[in-house]
Amino acid sequence: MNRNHYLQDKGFAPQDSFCKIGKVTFSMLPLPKHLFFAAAALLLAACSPSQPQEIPQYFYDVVHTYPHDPAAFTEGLFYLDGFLYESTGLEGQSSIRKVRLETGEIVQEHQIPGQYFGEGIINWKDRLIELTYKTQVGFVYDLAGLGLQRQFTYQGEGWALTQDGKRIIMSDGTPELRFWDPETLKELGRITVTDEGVPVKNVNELEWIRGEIYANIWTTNRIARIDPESGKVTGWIDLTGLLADTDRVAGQTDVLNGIAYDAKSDRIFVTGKRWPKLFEIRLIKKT
Ligand SMILES: [Ca+2]
Repeated sequence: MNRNHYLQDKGFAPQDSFCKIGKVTFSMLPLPKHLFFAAAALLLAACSPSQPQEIPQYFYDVVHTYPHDPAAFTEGLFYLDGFLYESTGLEGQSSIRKVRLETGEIVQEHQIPGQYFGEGIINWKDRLIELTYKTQVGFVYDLAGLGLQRQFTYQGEGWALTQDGKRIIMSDGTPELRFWDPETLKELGRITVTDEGVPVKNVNELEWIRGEIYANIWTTNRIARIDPESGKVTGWIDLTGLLADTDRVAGQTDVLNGIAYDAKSDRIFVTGKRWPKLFEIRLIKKT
């Protein structure tokens, strides 16, 4: 009879019962059996892998409702100095516009050649940069007049653009986001957007908001809040019900798309493809 057999015979648990919490090892000997099992239950709970923290969920309050061109198939959106800049898609219908927020009035517009499907836009200094969907051609315009300055090329599909003050951030419909040098428009690196380890597909219109990347996920009512370093989704915003059924036209009204941010006044705007309204929203964390 070795020591363990002796201890078990005397009502004690085996000597090699222990667990590790961090770098600390806890021995559970010697204990009478009834205490051993109570202690084991407690330690089992302590030794179990910690449950992953649930990703915070948000819903919304509508702060203001503004008119939006119900013919605008919104692909890109940002806010600058009192105006929205918007790009619209579809071949033959693509344009970039400068729009007065309060009225929806188009104050400047540039039509895109019919072979291109306009996608994401963003400002950089005195320029406005635009992607196209599958043609792998981008355009650089002067921000003040929306006049074309030059073209550039990139690989893959073009979905959306935003910028963090140092880099341009680009989505292509995959879970990857690309970072570009804003001057050369050359790639600096990528992150993969993941939700609890699972890559998130269809990452669409982007906005840089308070140090995070917001992205609406194509064909859903959800916006992901993304850590720009790791690509991890740090929050989900559910915009279900934002556009009322009574504001929808069958075969016309399309999905949520378009996030803009007024950093000076901390206002978030969202709209959708051929939505008649654009909303300023406030996020509310679900408890
Ligand atoms: Ca945007």
